[in-house]
Amino acid sequence: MSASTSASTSGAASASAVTADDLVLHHYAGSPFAEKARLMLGLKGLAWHSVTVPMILPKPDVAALTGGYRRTPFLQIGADIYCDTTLIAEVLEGRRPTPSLFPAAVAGQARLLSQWAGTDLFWTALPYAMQPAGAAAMFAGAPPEVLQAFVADRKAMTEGMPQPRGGDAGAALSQYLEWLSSMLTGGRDWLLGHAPSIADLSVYHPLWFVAKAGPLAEILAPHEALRAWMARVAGIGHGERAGKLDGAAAIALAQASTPKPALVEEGLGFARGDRVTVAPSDYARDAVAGELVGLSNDTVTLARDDERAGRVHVHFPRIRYVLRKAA
Ligand SMILES: N[C@@H](CCC(=O)N[C@@H](CS)C(=O)NCC(=O)O)C(=O)O
Repeated sequence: MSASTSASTSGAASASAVTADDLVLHHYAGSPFAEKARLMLGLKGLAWHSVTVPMILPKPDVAALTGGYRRTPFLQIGADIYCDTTLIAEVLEGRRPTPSLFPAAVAGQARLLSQWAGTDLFWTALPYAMQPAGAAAMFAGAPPEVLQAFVADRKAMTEGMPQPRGGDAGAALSQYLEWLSSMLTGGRDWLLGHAPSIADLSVYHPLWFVAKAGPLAEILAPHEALRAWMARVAGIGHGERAGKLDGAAAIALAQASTPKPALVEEGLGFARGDRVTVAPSDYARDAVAGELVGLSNDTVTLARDDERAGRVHVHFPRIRYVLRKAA
């Protein structure tokens, strides 16, 4: 790794140098999963550089780094690209183990609750909040074409994916809010006890989105303990924003860096060097193609040679991702 390599942030909003070992979060302000990642950085008190990515396709600078994975956020460390907040959590935990996102006594529950929050809870909160009154509040002040383009993009992205609508989403969300509130009784400050964990950050971000949904945010009103907990989670903050980069500077950073070595474990049906694709199994199922350089039951890593970014390693979790040999 060329750890001393630095790429200038020329053209970016604030001038600072970024090195191949720095954390670079690619995100946008209104993204709930990005809010989860920002809070992870906050809990750990880490410094990071920020790249704002587009909310909708096309995303050419994102594709140069990820190979076509379009979801938000992703984390860049030099020429290593980590997709999905599940994996980003593990990377940040490795970088700074305390305070832990997975406190030992509740690690299993925290991971499972986090997974539920990122799937069922999120895909209930989102359609609930994006009903017309909520969408109007969130896109207030923007030209109508912006909302139309957003809705069309998300419709294409989630094609074929079952989602509750209207009253069904409201009913399910009401139930979930009650269940979550019941976890905060008896003087508990955090969902799983007396310390925050990944579960708090994962459950928080769909509700953070609901809280922005104008009149629809009223669904949170009866849940006083939950609202107090939301304020506690928000108080964790976002860590230290060390600077801003534009997409070109992030690509230049990857180009000037060397990806970290990875390992393909034996007995998993694949060999190092196999041509493979990886795609999310649920939505935004764009496949990333590359050469297999890392594989375990936790993660899969593809090497790609990109015209602009050079050789990059793109890492994904194994859960909810489909790994296939390329045709
Ligand atoms: N499982 C992914 C989900 C990420 C996700 O769905 N993010 C939303 C934004 S909150 C997204 O990618 N929307 C489409 C986009 O940004 O292009 C994770 O944990 O990172």
